[in-house]
Amino acid sequence: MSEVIEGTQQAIDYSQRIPNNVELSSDKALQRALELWQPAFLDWWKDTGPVDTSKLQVYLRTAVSVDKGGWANFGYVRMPEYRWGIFLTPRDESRTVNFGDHKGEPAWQEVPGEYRSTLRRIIVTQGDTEPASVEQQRLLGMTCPSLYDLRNIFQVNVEEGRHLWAMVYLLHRYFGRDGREEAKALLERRSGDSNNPRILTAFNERTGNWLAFYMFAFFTDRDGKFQLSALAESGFDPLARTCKFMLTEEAHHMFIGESGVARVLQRTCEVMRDQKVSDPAQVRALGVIDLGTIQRFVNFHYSVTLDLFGAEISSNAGNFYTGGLKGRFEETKLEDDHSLGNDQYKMQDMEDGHIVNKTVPALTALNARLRDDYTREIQAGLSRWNQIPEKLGIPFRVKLPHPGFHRKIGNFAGHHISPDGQVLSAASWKEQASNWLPSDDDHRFVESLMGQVIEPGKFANWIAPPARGINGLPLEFEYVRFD
Ligand code: BYC
Repeated sequence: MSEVIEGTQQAIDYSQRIPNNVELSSDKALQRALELWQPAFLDWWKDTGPVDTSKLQVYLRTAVSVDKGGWANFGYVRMPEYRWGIFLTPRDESRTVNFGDHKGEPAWQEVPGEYRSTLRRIIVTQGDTEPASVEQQRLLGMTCPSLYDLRNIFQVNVEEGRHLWAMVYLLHRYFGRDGREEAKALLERRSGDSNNPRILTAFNERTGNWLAFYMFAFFTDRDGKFQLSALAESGFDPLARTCKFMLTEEAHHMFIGESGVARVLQRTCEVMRDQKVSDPAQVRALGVIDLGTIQRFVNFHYSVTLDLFGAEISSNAGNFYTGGLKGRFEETKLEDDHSLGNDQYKMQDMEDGHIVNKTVPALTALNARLRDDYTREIQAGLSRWNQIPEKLGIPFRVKLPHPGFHRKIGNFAGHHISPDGQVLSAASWKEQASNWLPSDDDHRFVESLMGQVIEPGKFANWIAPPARGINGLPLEFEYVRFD
């Protein structure tokens, strides 16, 4: 991959030190600044990326074009040599700002002065999540359930690294010195560090085992999808174009999460059916993850991910929208005036210690709306999961907890709400918390199952094999080479 791939704007120039399709070589100052950031990125990867992996050869996909059909090239790569680069979808010259006060103006190719600090803040917040997730997952390779899964987590990790590049390009290209300082700081914060943590709470939680990883990829990467979709509507065209390409990569991460949890459920339900057991202790004794534990992980990951949408009522979100900076999910497909000045939105809130239904100005409820769009997709995923116990005759269904359950941000923060939506006293909630959230014992048990399985075609006992391999290859393929 040493030449320019054909096809004008779709092309990615791999002959450059930083692969790109933004004609980086025509802006020498920018190119130099990014070439200075590049070794700092590689140092960060060595320090906090997947441990002990620099010599492994991993069967990875690399973007060769931003064209919808065939952008991926598969081959063995040593991860520090992965070609991280800058890829934006092609510019549509006729694109306009599609919502808010500037609706109808040509989409901005430069940052409007009045929105400079707000846009920078949004881009930094998005950018900060990407390295954070790599840091959260850095030890998981040591306990992978198969080579197939090992390759998948590394694919996710290198692509999150590329998503960091995507935001860093915007910071360097459009925000001058402040942008360069923010890009540097993105490599300095660390997930879970008490002195210099990542910005959003969920990105400081531990991802200590593979069940947590699949849950994270299902629940939290899907927040990524919804936030990126909202930013892909931005009037600031370079942000919209980079988010559009990031979304194509995000889809595979969510697949890994959804199919990962499905395979855990499949294996547990098969063992329960074949061995005729349902008691959690007996299920655990057979070396698979009991269904109650799976439900508690769902409760945890869903609730911490809801916090990532910010407060349900948010003047920030209203201002982002009015300014044309961050739209709604599928903004241009929605049929209304795209200004929301007179619109209302129905949502739940807390009043005098009770959960009440309320109608509020739609402009202030945009975080709640995006969260509701997200929950609809999550619920559809749970319905797919629930076909597994149903088919195997196991009377269990995974359920989403009430949106107020275990919240630290927004209307419900500070209240004690059970998964079925009862408002409780602090004492009563605490007494029952271990039924609802993974306990230390649950973590210990799940972690006791984790052991590195690296024989091609073999899978750990607690997870079913996937339906098919990567890129049409068999499950026995050597997805990671250790030599
Ligand atoms: N933790 O009005 P509010 C992804 C702060 S995931 C800590 O409620 P707003 C990925 C907030 O910053 C997607 N602090 O919220 C997935 C604000 O502080 P300031 C990431 C929080 O601003 C897997 C204050 O509280 N992308 O890509 O309407 C793997 C009041 O804010 C939190 C984005 O998030 C929190 N959870 O919305 C890899 C998109 N929530 O400014 C990657 C960009 C809020 O008053 N970000 N705060 O000091 C945004 O659009 C908004 O910042 C948020 C918050 C939606 C996050």
